[in-house]
Amino acid sequence: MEETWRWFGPDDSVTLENVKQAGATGIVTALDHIPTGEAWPLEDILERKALIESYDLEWSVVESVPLHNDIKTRSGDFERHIANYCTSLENLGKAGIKRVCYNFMPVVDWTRTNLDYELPNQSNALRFDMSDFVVYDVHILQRPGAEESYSQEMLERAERRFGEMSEREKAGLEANIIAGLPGGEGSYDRAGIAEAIAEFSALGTEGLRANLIAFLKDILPTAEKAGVRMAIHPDDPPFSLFGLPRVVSTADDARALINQAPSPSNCLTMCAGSYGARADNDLVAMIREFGPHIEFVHLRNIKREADGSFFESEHLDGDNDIVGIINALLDEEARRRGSDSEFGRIAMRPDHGHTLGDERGRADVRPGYSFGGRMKGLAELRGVIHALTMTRG
Ligand code: DNO
Repeated sequence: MEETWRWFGPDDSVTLENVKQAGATGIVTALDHIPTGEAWPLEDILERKALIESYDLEWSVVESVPLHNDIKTRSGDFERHIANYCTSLENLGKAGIKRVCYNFMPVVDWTRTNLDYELPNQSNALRFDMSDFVVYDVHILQRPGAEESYSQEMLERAERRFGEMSEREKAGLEANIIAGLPGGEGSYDRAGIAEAIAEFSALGTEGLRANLIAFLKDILPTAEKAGVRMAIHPDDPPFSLFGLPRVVSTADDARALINQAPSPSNCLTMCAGSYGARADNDLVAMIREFGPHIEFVHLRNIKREADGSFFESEHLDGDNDIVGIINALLDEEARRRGSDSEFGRIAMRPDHGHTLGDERGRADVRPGYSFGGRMKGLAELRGVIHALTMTRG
């Protein structure tokens, strides 16, 4: 497996030198200075690639080439945005960058309610708390009809919780949910998010899925020609937020998207933390079923609670069977060794990590993306990969 590391570009406080020290060989990054919906110029891609290569690292995966909301709703200026998207893929192909991660989440990219959830050992983790989310949706945002999305019991809990929260806590919760997390797309204010939700709410699940398939059919011929594989990231969390549809949350969703737009470039990102936040997703079975389409893996663990809440646990201690997941990925790599595919090795990155030691409370440390926490995760995962590889002979 290829060990990669998410790097947020030249402004990242975790430097390319640090990545070398952590021992990863591949970089996962994006051109965040290009506004969503515009084409990525070849020059900018080559400049970023040269910088990465000057550290003897490889730009392995683009995460992400984001999709403009107009593409997701298939309205407004979507045709121009799709044409720009194709130009970006052509330019990435020319630069020799072959894997692109993207997502099709409506309105909000990955979402957490708490960015410094304290663990018993005093490190900080990311958490999604269902009752806090309901507090935001029902009492702060006051989305019309929000109550219909939740059970009576959950509404009562949220009401109690809202009554106990200080103004500062409410503002913090709102910022965590709508201001955008590292690498996420879009940052909203309250009026902006209400408007975006209204835009998506008429679509329904099959409408959103149809827009995803239509987008794939528009771009896959270009991706194939450019030699680029499109690895869709699942919904995080993998269930409806703000009453909106989600179409990349389950094995059925992944199967539909692969079957409805057949192409070697139509691929998946196996994000263990996202798919794994649902107890009904069997990740090992999914890797066995979708193996040939998996080009990128986020290895992360979570502990789930009955109401849908979860927090990001130690990489090897949680509800995900990380050893089983890695084993299934190694089986897929072994299968690929029999073919002459240039995609023989699957790119993995340690996804998120706890904030440890003197990185705690530092403003330049991105939630989930501390150096120490990810390095610890990578070291543990590397140990598993190594041990399983050795026992296979
Ligand atoms: C969170 C990430 C997401 C993801 C994008 C993919 O840590 O996994 O930001 O990169 O949603 O498009």
